[in-house]
Amino acid sequence: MAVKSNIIDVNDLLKRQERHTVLYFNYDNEAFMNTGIQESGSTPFACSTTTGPGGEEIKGKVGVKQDILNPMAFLGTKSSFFASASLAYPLDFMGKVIEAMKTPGGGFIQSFSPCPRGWRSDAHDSFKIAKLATDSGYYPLITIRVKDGVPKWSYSRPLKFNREKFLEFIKTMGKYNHLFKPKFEEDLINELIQQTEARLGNMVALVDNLGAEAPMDVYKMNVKQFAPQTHLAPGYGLCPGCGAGSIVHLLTLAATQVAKNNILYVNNTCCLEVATSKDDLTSWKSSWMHHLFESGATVADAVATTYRMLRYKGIWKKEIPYVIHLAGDGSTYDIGYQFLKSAIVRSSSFTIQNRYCSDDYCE
Ligand SMILES: Cc1ncc(C[n+]2csc(CCOP(=O)(O)OP(=O)(O)O)c2C)c(N)n1
Ligand SMILES: [Mg+2]
Repeated sequence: MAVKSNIIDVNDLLKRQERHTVLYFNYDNEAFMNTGIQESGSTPFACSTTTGPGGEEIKGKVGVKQDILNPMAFLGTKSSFFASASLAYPLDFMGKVIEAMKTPGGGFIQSFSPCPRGWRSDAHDSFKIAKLATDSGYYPLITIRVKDGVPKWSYSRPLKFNREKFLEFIKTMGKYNHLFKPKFEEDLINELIQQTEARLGNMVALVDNLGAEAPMDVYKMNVKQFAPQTHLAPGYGLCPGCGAGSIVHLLTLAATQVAKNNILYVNNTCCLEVATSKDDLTSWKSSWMHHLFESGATVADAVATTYRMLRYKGIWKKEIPYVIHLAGDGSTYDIGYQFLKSAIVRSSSFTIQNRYCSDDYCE
């Protein structure tokens, strides 16, 4: 049966009057990198980190790479946009950011983010690694649009596991060297493949059973018509080849189209936060604040809600700002998870159900 494509014209999205409350954004480099490459809930099985180094005795992580994106769809929210994205598919990435910011409620987007330093890969291979991650079936690109508690799954690249591409993918990164040398660790590689196929299989089942009528998303846009991004200056201290660098440029370019300069970023502690705020210098041209693992998502939600309340009371007379929360996988999966989960639920229900936060008062 031919799959139906859902062609989404980005110009139509930009014309929408509706707006989000907060977009929670996670760049996922699969470990706590800023503090020395420690294992996180996103670190995959058998992957080497400094807390589970791959060698003779220890063979990397004992455990699983968690899937936190799909479960969010079952939180029962009134209106939400959830998606995974990749810098290897930039139009899809930017389309998702723009749609999230034009969907009422809270959005959560997670992007695969190569880390040459922590993964022991070549800096110039980051794009290739990101593309292999998606094309092998390891990092599927999916979207879940929730309306009145009902989630609908879709995807933007085929959901198929490709063993050859997967082996090429893991061979490009030193963090898996111990699976190939001194001997080929067949059992461990098979376990890693089994876990990857199981995660992917769950998503295929969700699309098959709870999928949108046209489950293949294609964003249509003319990037040449985009205004230049005005949120982040080019100078910062990220490592060469860092995925977060490409990601933050795609994110801010897409966000500029929606918000112009009426935006506020809240950044949890992580490489991106440290690298864009050295001493008393900042790379951010827009409003930006650093917050803790535990408090970033809560603060982002609180700021967005406060502006809406002040607008309703007539105290804030201008347009309310768009809010984006930025976080690494450590503060998303582990230390900040409880707070992120609650903030998403509030942004996607309280703000929609509370008439004092209504979009009617926003313009
Ligand atoms: C509660 C708490 N524990 C530990 C730290 C120390 N810390 C700062 S950044 C960081 C690593 C963050 O990892 P991640 O969120 O994945 O971002 P990345 O550094 O990988 O970009 C840690 C552990 C902290 N800031 N707060
Ligand atoms: Mg990380």
